[in-house]
Amino acid sequence: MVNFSLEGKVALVTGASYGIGFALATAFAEAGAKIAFNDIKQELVDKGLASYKEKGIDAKGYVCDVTKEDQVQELVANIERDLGPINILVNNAGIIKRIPMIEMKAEEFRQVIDIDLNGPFIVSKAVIPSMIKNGGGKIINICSMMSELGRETVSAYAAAKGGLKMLTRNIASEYGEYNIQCNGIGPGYIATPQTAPLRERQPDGSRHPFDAFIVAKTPAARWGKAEDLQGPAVFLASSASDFVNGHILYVDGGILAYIGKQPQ
Ligand code: NAP
Ligand code: GCO
Repeated sequence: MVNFSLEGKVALVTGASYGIGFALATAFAEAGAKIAFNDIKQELVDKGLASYKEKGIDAKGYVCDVTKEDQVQELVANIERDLGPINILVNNAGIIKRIPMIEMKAEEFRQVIDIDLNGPFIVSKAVIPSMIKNGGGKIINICSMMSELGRETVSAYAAAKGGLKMLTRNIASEYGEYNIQCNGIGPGYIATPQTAPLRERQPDGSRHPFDAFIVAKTPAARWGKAEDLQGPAVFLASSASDFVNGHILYVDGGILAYIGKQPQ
């Protein structure tokens, strides 16, 4: 029988106090996994813990910046102590800066690369040895439409998410023989705090032009919800996907398949 159960597994989802990470961790818990998450501030960890509790989930939350190797090593050691070795890692923590490239400071570019690309490298590096020791594991990197497409103002983010796609393929290539599957999820445009500025109402009450643009670009004719990513994530975290490796699963309502609306 196909097995989507995560019973007995320990999952770390980074940056999962709210947004996409929270939705994925919730789905993992419903499939039977024990949940650990981190965020950079204690108040966000506390907010996350309250949200998990509200859903009846006994998650463990930790303060940890994914760009700091010493903090990440400590995080992984604490999770092993509290819950056991990590079987499933989701590299979800991420930021975006929307600044035209020629106005962007090198420091701002570096910060996006640091969190969105170096972060997944650092956290993956910290969990892979115990995955090897324990006979395997699952790593899911949260990629983006910008792993494939560019647009104005998101040069650093696109560079990071394009890089994350290739880090995904490289982890699959390098550690596949140890029964480690590393895949990506490429969400389309999902309604979360990260994309709120693109959906804000205009002063005259009309829709943000970007909001209408995305709905027109998406065959599903709507923004995604974080919940739309839950099924694909459970699949990639479960033994149902044991021969799927180095793949990016785009969950985008069809954006990447579509050339766009023909002119009226
Ligand atoms: P979000 O609402 O902004 O949540 C991102 C989370 O990551 C926040 O909890 C944030 O904490 C945390 N974080 C940021 N920097 C961190 C660091 N250095 N260490 C640890 N945690 C950190 O974003 P989201 O929309 O849920 O996105 C989650 C992931 O999906 C990101 O990688 C994003 O790029 C990707 N994604 C989003 C969309 C979308 O349309 N929303 C589409 C494709 C991909 P703070 O609140 O403290 O910053
Ligand atoms: C943007 C958006 C996107 C999405 C997402 C798309 O400004 O274009 O924030 O980058 O967040 O990553 O998949």
